[in-house]
Amino acid sequence: MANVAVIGAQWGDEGKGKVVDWLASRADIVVRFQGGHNAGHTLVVGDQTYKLSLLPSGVVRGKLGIIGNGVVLDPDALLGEIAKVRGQGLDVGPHNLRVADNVPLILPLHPALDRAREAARGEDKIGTTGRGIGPAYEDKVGRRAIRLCDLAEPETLSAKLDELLLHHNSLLRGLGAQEFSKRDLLNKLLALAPELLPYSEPVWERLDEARRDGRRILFEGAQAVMLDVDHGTYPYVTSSNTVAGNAAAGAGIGPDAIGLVLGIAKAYTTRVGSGPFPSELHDEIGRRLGERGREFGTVTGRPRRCGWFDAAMVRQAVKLGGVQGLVLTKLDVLDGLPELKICVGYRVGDEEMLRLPPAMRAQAAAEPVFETIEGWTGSTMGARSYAELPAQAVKYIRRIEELVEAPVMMLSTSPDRDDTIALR
Ligand code: 2SA
Ligand code: MG
Repeated sequence: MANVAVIGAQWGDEGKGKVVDWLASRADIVVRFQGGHNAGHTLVVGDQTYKLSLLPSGVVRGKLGIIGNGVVLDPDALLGEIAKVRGQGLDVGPHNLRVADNVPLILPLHPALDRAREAARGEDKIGTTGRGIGPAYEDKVGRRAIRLCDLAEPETLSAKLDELLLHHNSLLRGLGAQEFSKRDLLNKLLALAPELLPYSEPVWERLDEARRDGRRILFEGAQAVMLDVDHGTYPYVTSSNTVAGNAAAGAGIGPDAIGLVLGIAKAYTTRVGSGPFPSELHDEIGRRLGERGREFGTVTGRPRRCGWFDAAMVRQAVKLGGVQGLVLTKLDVLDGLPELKICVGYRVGDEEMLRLPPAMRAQAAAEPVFETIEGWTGSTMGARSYAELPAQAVKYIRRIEELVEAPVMMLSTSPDRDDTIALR
């Protein structure tokens, strides 16, 4: 089997964690290449539920986990999560978790700035997870970031902190937020160094070696294409590239290492945070989807907005993200609905279009163009073969394939890893 990259094809929470877990049994290494502890991946293994944010999902299966340079790493979040899963009986340590030595760190000033900015935006807030993701990526691109390897050089660290605080304290002051002291930060980082450095290495070398040895690498995306900083519904996006193209850059390997790109999509649509959502439902059906699908943020507990499947958006995500096959999840949430709608395009003013327009006002004004399709009465929950699906559910899947211009390669029919149908 080729090396697979798994990415979200909507606005996140499509069930990537479960799919990665399913694929992890066929892989040797699982790599996170972007995002940070804003991600929330729920894995159900037997009677245990693991909620992972930063750890690559493969750790649950005893695979080697790698946190690539494309991630932004909060040291407290990492150590906290390791302690949490150890408490659940998992063995996680430097022997099976490696972190890129050049990964930029999230420091306490990043969530402080994230939250102060969101508060200042008021009604216009992005609806971030408040984890400091955006400010940490800004520092990386601004060439100010403190990276994991800096913890081994106290003098470098001290000089970099001066530069970082010059920038951040003036911003925090401007927003009326608490400033940070260099001494506190320096002491904190120096205290963390012996705990973190054992995980640090040039992971690109390990990946290169693994590749030459024919070991299989699974690239685990977080968030989703429509939250991509370039291609998503900007500015209502996260601050990293979530498309499969970034799996290579964010891990430190060539793009030819990725043999197959799977896009994960829910059989309907959800979004957490602000921003355009043309097929959103504000009615009883929307509430039912949220309840049946248990649509609450894994990290923040925020209720997710729910709506019909948006085929125009997923089609766009397929093209932009490099998706070769879809994995459709949570079909069972639609069980029993007499009638389903699929968004097949948008109307903006008098114009009909197949893709979301790029500008903010036009995006906000985009009205969905729906197609109606009959629902099914039987249950798809826990189905393990195509033959177990109601005929109308198969029709729904086929219509989605046509509209998004990609095959549905897998179907996930419950949170349980074994309730997965490989279609191709
Ligand atoms: P941020 O914090 O800067 O990345 O937020 C920017 C936007 O990206 C969205 N975002 C997410 N959307 C869905 N799921 C995410 N992870 C958690 C989960 C979210 C949670 O799996 O449930 O628990 O609330 C995630 N992470 C970032 C975010 O909502 C903003 O729209
Ligand atoms: Mg999630």
